[in-house]
Amino acid sequence: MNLTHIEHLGIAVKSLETAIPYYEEVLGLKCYAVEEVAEQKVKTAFFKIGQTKIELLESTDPEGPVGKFIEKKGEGIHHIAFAVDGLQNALDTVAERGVTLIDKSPRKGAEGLNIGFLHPKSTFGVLTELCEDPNK
Ligand code: CMX
Repeated sequence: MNLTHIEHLGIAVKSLETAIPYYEEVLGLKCYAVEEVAEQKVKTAFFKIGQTKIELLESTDPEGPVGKFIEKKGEGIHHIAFAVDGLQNALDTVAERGVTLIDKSPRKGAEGLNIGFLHPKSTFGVLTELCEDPNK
């Protein structure tokens, strides 16, 4: 399996509107995109730092994955996403090694990436996303 870098860190926030100024005005990063991912019941805001992005996640539905996460754990780091060459192959490989997949095959995520999630109960408590840029 070929992980190339940390593609992004997903951070759950109650409100993009109140969190974005911290990243822009305090940390000096620039929000370059805001995108709703209806299927995931989230609104996202993206920042870039080196090769890695920060993805802020605001829930659009209390029953969605981020809504439930905030209700249970509060705001904070929600997931880590690794860029990989060959996503389907990577999902098959981790499954063969005993990791529980949330997605058995790739689906579309924010920014047009193909993504697949691994269940945090089999990745030592860290919700893990593998993603691949189909245009690369
Ligand atoms: N990180 C670590 N643990 C998490 C977690 C997270 N982000 N979300 C849930 N869990 C834990 C719960 O605390 C719970 O642990 P306990 O059993 O010890 O209490 C366990 O996982 C199961 O949680 P649950 O509440 O029973 O199950 P959920 O219905 O909340 O589902 C999960 C959890 C991970 C399967 C679901 O959130 C999921 O499918 N996530 C993938 C999709 C996603 O997160 N989308 C949002 C981001 C989209 C984007 O980046 O664009």
